[in-house]
Amino acid sequence: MTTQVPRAGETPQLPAAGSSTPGVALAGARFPGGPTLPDFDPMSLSRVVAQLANELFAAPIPAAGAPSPADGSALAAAPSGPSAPSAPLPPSSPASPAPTSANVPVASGVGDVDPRSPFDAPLDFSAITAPSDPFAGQGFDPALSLPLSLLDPRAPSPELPLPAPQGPPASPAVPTFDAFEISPTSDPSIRSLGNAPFDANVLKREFPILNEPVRGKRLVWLDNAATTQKPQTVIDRLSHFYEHENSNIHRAAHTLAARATDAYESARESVRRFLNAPSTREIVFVRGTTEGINLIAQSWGRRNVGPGDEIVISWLEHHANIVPWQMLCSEKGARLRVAPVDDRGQVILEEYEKLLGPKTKLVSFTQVSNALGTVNPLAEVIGMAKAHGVPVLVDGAQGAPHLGFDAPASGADFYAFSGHKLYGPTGIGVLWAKREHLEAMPPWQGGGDMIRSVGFDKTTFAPPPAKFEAGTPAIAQAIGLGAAVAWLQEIGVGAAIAHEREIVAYAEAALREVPGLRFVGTPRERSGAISFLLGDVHPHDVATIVDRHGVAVRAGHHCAQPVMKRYGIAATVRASFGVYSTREDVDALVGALLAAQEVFA
Ligand code: C6P
Repeated sequence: MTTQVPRAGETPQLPAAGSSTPGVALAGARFPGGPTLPDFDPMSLSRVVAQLANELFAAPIPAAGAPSPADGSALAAAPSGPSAPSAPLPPSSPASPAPTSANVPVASGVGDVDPRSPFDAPLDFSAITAPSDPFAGQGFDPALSLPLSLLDPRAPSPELPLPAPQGPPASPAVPTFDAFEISPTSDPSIRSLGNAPFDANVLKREFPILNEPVRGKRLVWLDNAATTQKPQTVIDRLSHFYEHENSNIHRAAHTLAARATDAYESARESVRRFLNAPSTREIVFVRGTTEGINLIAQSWGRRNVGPGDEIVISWLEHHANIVPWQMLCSEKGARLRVAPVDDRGQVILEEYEKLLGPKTKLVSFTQVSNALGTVNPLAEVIGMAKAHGVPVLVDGAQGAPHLGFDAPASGADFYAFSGHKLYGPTGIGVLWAKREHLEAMPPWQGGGDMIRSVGFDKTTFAPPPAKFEAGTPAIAQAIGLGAAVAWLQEIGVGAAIAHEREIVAYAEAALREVPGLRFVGTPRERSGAISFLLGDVHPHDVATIVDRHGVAVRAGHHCAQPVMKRYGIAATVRASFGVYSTREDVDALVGALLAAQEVFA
């Protein structure tokens, strides 16, 4: 019997990629430290398990009362089902060597057993591949998705009628606002799905929850900065995972482990593409933006920040980009410096530049303010930091969904965003970091899957990104996020940006006409969110009344208490937008605000 138990760090002997089910081959490639039986190599074991599965799947189901074939002919005669294409290995994965006579003995046909070993039979895996897997390699075909009328843009809504693309506003009592200006865009990345023009009313129908009646009205979701709703394709992707792929990843040789691992790593590749990052090794899955920033503070920060050093942030930051640095500074005796903002809610760049100096160890800025909607001038912010040789972290929680991010072109070192704000599931986010940082950084959590070898005297760590993904990750959520970013790219990030810019400009013009409404923050460049006060009515009361009209907005400090303090207030009402936001949604908000005013008059 051949014994080919790979030692830690060794590449197992594999059949050539594509010569068998992607599952089994890739699973073996990914678990050099995985469980083995003493005398069998893991690939032989996985082959025999797959062989058994083949036999089970390929055997025709006998008709009631029919004699069962006792001669094994069912296996040889079974038609092969369609093979799902193999999800590509991430570029960094070890290449699979072609089979050689040393590791794959040749037998005469399907079902033949080599007398030397019961584990060496050549296999036909086609019958155990999920039939017509609509998600293989993330290439989701909408034609294969659920036959819900919701997904058919031409189908009428079964419950609440959605506005026709060019139809009248939802509330005829509320004026519409055509007298607004938006700056034309020449973004070359603008493209539309299947050459159809971008139409948020059509897009809305891909989001089942947007058909949800709330207080007898069609839901108007204007709390996208808190979280976005999920398109059917993401919901389907999660269901598909739990129905066909659910397994832990990177750990086992069985088929589902391989499917789940392939799907998880494909999601990493989708995110890499979304950020234009050079390698999937630079993409670390985390729980969200908060965890991504904490990871940098605890790993990079603890190693690189010392007594007397300085970290520079701005007054616009979310608590997630303040508190981790405060914790680090108090532990290390370092100092947090804060760049001020002007009355419009924009960072004062000259003041920011003055904060940079030899003590500065890191600059950490948000791409877009969640509280005010300010778009930070990142090119200038990063350029100034780089002139001082200072690395930059960008909080992309609000930027990624509305503006996208080209990681290498930005000049930044670290970027964090949350999946749930980008039409993906909760509990998953991304930390992108330049490879040289990730390689130099120590792990911040220890456990399974992040190690190369463990002994009581010494543990060595896996290379990034595994080094930073200790324990069982949020597998389904990561796969759902992969589907979300692929979906957004299919729509066209540029088209989404242009649409949201138009809606935000329309909303600004519309809200300006509401008597007694005062904007909090009037930045030159705004994305995603508008904060305001309505007379002296408490923002929570405004949000409560507006909710009675089916309109969801957030009221509060938006986890950005310092910037609220900057304006001498405790809270605002915030309307925030997404790809499916329409002028009718804005009109519904305006109508609800007018109604709120009557209540409090
Ligand atoms: N802002 C909002 O309603 P998490 O919670 O990790 O997904 O994201 C944190 C975070 C970090 N930075 C910015 C700029 C953010 O907007 C957020 C989340 C939500 O505005 C919840 S407070």
